Amino acid sequence: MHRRTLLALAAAGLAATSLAGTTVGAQAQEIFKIGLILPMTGASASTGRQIEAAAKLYMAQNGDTVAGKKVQLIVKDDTGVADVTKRLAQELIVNDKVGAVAGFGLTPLALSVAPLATQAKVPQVVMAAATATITEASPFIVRTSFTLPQATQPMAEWASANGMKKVVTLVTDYGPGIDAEKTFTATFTKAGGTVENMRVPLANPDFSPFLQKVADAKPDALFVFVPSGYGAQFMRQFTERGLDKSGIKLIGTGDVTDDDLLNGMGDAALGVVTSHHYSAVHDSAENKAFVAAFKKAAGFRPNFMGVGGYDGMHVLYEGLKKTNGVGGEALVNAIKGMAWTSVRGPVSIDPQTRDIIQNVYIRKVEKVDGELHNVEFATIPNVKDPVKAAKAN
Ligand code: VNL
Repeated sequence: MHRRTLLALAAAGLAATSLAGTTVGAQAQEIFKIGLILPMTGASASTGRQIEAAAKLYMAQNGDTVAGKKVQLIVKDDTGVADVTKRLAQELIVNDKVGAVAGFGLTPLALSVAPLATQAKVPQVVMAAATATITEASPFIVRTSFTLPQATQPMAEWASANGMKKVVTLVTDYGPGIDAEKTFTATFTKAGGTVENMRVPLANPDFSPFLQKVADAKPDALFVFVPSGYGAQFMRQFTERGLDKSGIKLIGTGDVTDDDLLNGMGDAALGVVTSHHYSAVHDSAENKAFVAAFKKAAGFRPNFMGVGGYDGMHVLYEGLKKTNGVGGEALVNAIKGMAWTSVRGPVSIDPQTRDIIQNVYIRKVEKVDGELHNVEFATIPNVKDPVKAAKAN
């Protein structure tokens, strides 16, 4: 064959290849895939169920097209095991070419994906996990849940202001529990109180031996942190040991009186005082509409995990509107500083830390229309994660 023909053929081949490449690229660009990795089975299954329902509700309400792109949600069950979370994230990033990974029910699961998000420059929206340091693990992490120090500090201040002098803390022995313990202890002792610390394992926890020690120590209050999904077992053992009638007040972050489980805990939960960023009976028009729509779509009550999922979808949608559909670092930058009225109240994404700034409410378990609820009675406005706020100063 003539050399020139060969060159022409080669050029045509190249053109065809690049044309095909462009076509494929254009098609891929029209879809923005979100890999939603959640514990759908195992001890934290309620967190997965909540976030999946909320993400789907957000899409049903806001449409599945944003900035000209079709949004596609790919839900994966990591069973609450970090190695699985990491493998799923890898597959979603490399094979499915997702524009964002989201979900992350527990701290170790969120941390396992952080290096991948950094390497692939893919935004990682943490909708649940709440150890303070998580957002420092990758500049591509944005968080729409909360941090334990953020929720705990107001509780320690409230306990001290309400005459408590001696408190025992009982926390699940991993990131968020240790954050809660440290924050409670530092704040409460600074205000003049004394604290004794106890930790219970995350896997198959048995609270009874610790509760016996609490009964013997006779503190004014027991401060508890257990992750969402563990509160019912804790309350059962608390009641079995007779602590509900011991005069020792039960306080904690709102994880223990999680709205998903609370109504099944029985009257022993009445009067428990907790601090948190969301209650299903938060009194706002936005929340009433949200709760009604969520119950109708999912068949159960939303909890704070569901709201983390709902707001996580919000930052992705609004971010994509701002970038005109561009993902990666531009999308993270578009989310920084974003402010809106969430169903939990006014919130914003701290542009420095990529954590959520939000109100923390002090609440008490009461009966509302025959159901147990966390009724908010005090508001601490615009709380930043205190650990990172202290570092910045
Ligand atoms: C975490 C923190 C998980 C708070 C939770 O429930 C929770 C975590 C599953 O960071 O692992 O309520």
